[in-house]
Amino acid sequence: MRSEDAGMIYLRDYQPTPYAVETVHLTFKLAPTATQVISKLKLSPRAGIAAGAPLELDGDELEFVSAKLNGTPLAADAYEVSAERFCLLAPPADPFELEIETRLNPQDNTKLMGLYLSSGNYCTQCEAEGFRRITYYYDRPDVLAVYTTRIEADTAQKYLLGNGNPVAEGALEDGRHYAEWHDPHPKPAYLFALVAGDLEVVSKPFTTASGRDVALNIYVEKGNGSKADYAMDCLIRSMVWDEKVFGREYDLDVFNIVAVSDFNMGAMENKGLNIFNDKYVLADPSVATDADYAGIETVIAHEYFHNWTGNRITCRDWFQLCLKEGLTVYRDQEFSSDERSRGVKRIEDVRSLMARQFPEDGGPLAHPVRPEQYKEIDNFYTATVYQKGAELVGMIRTLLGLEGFRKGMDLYFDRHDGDAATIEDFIACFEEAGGVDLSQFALWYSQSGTPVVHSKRTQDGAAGTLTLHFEQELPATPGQSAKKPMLIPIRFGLIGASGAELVPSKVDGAKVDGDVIWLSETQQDVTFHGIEEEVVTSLLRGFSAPVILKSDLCEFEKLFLMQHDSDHFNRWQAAQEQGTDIVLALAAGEELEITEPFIKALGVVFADETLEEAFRALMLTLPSYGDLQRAKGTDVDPEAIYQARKALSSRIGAHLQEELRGYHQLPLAEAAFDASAAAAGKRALNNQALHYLAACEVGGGAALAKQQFDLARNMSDQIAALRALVHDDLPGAAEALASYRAQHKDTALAMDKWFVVQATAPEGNLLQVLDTLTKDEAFSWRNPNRVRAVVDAFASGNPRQFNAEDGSGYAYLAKVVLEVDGSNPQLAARLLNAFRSWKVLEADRREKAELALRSILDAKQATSINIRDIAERCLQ
Ligand code: B3K
Ligand code: ZN
Repeated sequence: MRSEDAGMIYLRDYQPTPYAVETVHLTFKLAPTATQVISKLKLSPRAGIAAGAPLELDGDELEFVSAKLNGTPLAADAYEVSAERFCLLAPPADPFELEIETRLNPQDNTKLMGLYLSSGNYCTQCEAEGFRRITYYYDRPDVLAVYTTRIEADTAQKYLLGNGNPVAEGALEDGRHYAEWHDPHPKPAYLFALVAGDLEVVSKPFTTASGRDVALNIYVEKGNGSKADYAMDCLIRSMVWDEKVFGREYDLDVFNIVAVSDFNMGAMENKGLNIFNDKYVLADPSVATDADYAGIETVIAHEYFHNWTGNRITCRDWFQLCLKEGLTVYRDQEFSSDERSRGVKRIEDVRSLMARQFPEDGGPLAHPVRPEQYKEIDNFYTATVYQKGAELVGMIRTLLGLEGFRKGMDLYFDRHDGDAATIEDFIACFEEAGGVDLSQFALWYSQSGTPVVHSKRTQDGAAGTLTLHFEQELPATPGQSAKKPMLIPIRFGLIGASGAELVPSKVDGAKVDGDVIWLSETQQDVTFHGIEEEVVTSLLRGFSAPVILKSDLCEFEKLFLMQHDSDHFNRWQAAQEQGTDIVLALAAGEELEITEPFIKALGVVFADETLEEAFRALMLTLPSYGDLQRAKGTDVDPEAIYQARKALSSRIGAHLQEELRGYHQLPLAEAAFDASAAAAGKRALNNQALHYLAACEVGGGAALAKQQFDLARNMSDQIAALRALVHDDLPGAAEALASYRAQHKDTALAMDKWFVVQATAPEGNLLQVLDTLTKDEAFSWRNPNRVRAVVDAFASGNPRQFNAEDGSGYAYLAKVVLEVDGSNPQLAARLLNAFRSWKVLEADRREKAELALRSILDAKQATSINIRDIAERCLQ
């Protein structure tokens, strides 16, 4: 094995294991501080391995008890064991059974990986490398085995759940009971799960297209049963959709979802037993916002869709993570597009990509969608793997067309069902199905960084031609200085002076398929014939590739597209670009008058009742701080950007005050809560109106916000009013905070929103606020949702305060990261990601951010590889 950097794992070093595992039989005797785990593995040497090659299994903080080979205790010299590894030195040449007993302490497992307790309920998290915290095993995705799980526990743990189908249950002595589960589908260890708890269940039957009856169950902590109905509805819709759109049916007799309150991420697709962060299950209008409802729909669908893209076909190694994650995000995005509004959903998805993935791709943490090396795989569950990974699948669909794409997916499912596959396997299916060569396209998986595409028009009226000169710029990223040109699908429209879409008679210079240009060279001229009128180009429609497009459109043309483009995404994008140009100009000292044409155009869109409310609300959303920082690129002064953005918001409120006030309704009229996308869109636009009225001094927004807060009948309206009061520092903010707290103090998920509103407040002495919040009795350093609601909200969602000139925000984050690292390194590393764009800051702040990052590496205490890896890469 080549190893250039200590602890680094390389894709090029991949080797299969010398032994295959056929079956895994696990027995858990659950007890909070001393759980006994007996693992029986049936193993056999793989063809071609050297006879007697050692069997090396992974462990992590394990307490070894004993081991047997074919039923006989192992002699002391037959194996080596530590907390991190078990090695059988000379295994038999024939298939053999290895039995290992370990002892676990779920109660003290604060990393929330492996087996742990959440509110007194046992649960597990094994992806990526948590199974090795339960027993010694080949803890890697390419070792697939059939699992049987026996769980023994106190009867206080009413439900005992495992993967697959239930096969037996019964009483034991001493008030204990047991259950046995068998999963017939071979799976990797990361999909193993177990739950034992005193829970409440909501159930519904489902029959698949081919007639299999499936019992659907959602288990929640006691008292929350009524909040699981929406999640159940989402699950059923997901199952129907996957049958209809991808021809994929469910394959077990039960599908169980368990919601727990202590969870490091959103949810986990364990085979037949999904475990969720309760934030993505529990919905009730008084606790969940419309964004929460949408999030629940997305995550329920996402985990369910993994049953085929992830579980039936898994990854050969963790470098291939995007094979399941990018593809499954693509699938959940498609689902929500079909269930909601496609145009709006596309804007929301791209907005999130730009907010989360673009900064990653443009900074020191940039990595390819399929990374080639890592030190800590947990740090690679990133926006690049997930969201850019989904964009790559979307580009394949754009290049092949819907039919070709579906053919490729069918081939992938047929050919690789039961496999641990690679990106090459995936791409080959589309090459075959579509009869295309995707070798240049495959660069998207290995070249990191966001390509910048420049386009310039030249029109020859006499010849009737329009030539677009394209240039691809591929910025250098860590470990990658020189890059090859990419295959970039550019969906386009040509809008004539009359406003009509022009159709060229012929196109030269690139392959053009319908309205998609296959851009493939560093510099490329594409000529459209039969174009007589002057043209406004609408390029990259629907965001057909994850690139930054720099066109030659002037302000007037962008304002035109903003109001008239038939492509919703490009209308929004034009507004974002205009908004960005204006905020950056204001930050550089321009006068407020430059904002007039833009505000006028916003007013036209706002008043256009032919457009969906959700779309209008997005059109009225200014570019985020992150977008502005990225557009500025270097030497960023966060304070100047904050002030300019605020000035623009206030100006919009003042100029459109009549229209906004005329539109804004107090939430008195609403009868029963309607969770539909259309109703959510209305609330979004209403709250956008409130936001602008509150942002200006003349709109009467302060009184409206107060009234809305008092009269709100759902969380979306309540939290929008509270945010306006607190963030705009309006009279009544403190009372509203107190009243919210009194109303929601016993509902953790609602209290998280109270934390977020305060931790993201741009004004005031925030470090003091953070100190108060973390001492609140609703707060706990041990619960990831609480920590994120305060610390991550501050570090990633409050650019002004986090980037305080004196560096106090950076120092605070570094201190907290070190503290959290002691109990939960995965969570600590996530928080530390807030430094991912530190290099674009102006010199003084840069120096302070660097000091904070160095303090992580120089810490006296023992630190995890998770946080060291992020700090090292940030500093490289
Ligand atoms: N596959 C899990 C993520 C696991 C993260 C491990 N650090 C959830 C998902 O993407 O569906
Ligand atoms: Zn996933």
